[in-house]
Amino acid sequence: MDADVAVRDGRLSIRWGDGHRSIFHAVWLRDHCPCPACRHPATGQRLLETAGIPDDLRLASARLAGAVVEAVWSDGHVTALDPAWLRHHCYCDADRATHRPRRRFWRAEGRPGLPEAQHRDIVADADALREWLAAIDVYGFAVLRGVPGVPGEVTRVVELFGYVRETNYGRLFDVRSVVNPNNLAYTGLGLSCHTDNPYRDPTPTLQLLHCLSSSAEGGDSVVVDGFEVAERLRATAAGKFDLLARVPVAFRFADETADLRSERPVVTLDVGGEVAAVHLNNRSKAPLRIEADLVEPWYAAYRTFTRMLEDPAYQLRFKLAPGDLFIVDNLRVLHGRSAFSGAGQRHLQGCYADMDGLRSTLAVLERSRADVIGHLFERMRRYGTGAYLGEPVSITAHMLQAAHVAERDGAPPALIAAALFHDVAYVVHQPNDDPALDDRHPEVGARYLATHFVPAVSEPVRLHVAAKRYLCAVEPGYRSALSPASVRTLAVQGGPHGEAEAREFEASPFARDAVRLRRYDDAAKVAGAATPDLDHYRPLLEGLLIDRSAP
Ligand code: NM2
Ligand code: OGA
Ligand code: ZN
Ligand code: ZN
Repeated sequence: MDADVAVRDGRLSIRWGDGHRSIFHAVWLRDHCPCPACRHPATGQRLLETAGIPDDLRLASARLAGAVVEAVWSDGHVTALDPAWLRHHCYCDADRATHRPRRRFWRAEGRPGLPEAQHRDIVADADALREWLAAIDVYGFAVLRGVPGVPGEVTRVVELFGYVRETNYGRLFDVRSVVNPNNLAYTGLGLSCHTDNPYRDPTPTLQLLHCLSSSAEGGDSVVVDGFEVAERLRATAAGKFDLLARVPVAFRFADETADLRSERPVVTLDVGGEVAAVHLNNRSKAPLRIEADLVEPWYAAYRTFTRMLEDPAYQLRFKLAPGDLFIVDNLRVLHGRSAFSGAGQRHLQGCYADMDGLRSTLAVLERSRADVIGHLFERMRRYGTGAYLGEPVSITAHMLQAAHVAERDGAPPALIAAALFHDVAYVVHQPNDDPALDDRHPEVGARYLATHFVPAVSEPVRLHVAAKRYLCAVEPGYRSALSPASVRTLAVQGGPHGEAEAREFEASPFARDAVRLRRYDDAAKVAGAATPDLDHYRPLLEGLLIDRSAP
């Protein structure tokens, strides 16, 4: 790595080869000295007591010495640091802003599918497990299908990535209608959207429910992204949002053998003011003990928020069949069910677990496969070379052409990346001759991309078929210029947009990018056209990854 290293105003100043400047404070740098006296070589843990750093310690000199940045201290200690490590940990405003968490908020609109995986895949294939766990991290929710209908299987799913949290309900609990219930969950009543166990501290951060039988009438499941709805409340009724974030609510669960109580606001904010948790379980609210003047305003806020949570615009609704399981981030995604009754049976098994174990397993799986881009390229080379949907080019040649057209058009990097990956569903989803992909490939591809890349890459991909339907509706002559294969798939994709669909499409923030992507897509079906190789795009793609690297 080429860099200019100097001491300025007592700090380490580095001008990198790309022009970026990093400044590291002396105390910060000394605290991160990796020498064997400061860090235990085998565990990598810090031996240096930060409190023991002398107040008057100064950086005497610094220079680039071979492959390391060498800093010499006023007490004679020497610190050698890897320049790549320093570059990665630069804490300037711009770099801090790009350390984005990867969660994506969602609502029912525009989400035709659920993030889901097959049980047999996640037990056999680390990539499949990683993708399923990443979806839970991103969306706070995922489905698993084909789970063996054996009692206790739900706890074995947890053991694939973490630890079961045993509670007063047991390590495993049966959710069905019983004669003497201690909880409304164990009746046939509907349950409004809630998070589980807010009366417990700490709250379990994951809940899983596995369906063993579902022949009863009703009992549909719903899930809602509480963070999306909370943000919507903040945007439309800031005062109400503040009340829900400030007023502690008492929650309680009591039966013969348990008496659990905890107090917390409905919305918990982190130090940056971002929503960090939602705790809401109407049936377990204990009497509010708050300032008299706040009672009515708080109830008004609570009712607005809970009505929003029941709005179908936000709710994903589905019916669990035997062998289906869903998992929710219990601090973020609320779940509920409709009432059930009648002759049939409804039996779910559930358990709790925690997000720390899930994120840790995910990070380890990602560490061993840090090269997402290499992995995708390999799949494009392996699976993308056959003929594709009756076009005269292979999928991979088609995507390379689209990226090349985008590049020549001066498209921004994210849009070039979107072009390069717009049909990626056909290389990540196997088998790729599944006819359902004609219609679903934008969603499948976008969901995959969203776990690794910024939204400016995944969202135009999500909309690129919608853009075709849009252009067919609004641009005279567009349809007649489409390839025969593209005209054929138009029908399964829903035909040209109607008036309302077109307006809705235009309102989406990535509509313009999606239209540009669509034109690159249409122009990328030339047999034998010369393009750069995949590796040409690697540097550009690296700049668009969501930063997930360990500290
Ligand atoms: N069960 C299903 O948090 C709750 O009280 C919801 C929990 C009884 C373990 C129900
Ligand atoms: C629960 C619950 C939902 C259902 O047990 O916590 O919310 O579908 N059950 O029965
Ligand atoms: Zn040291
Ligand atoms: Zn529940």
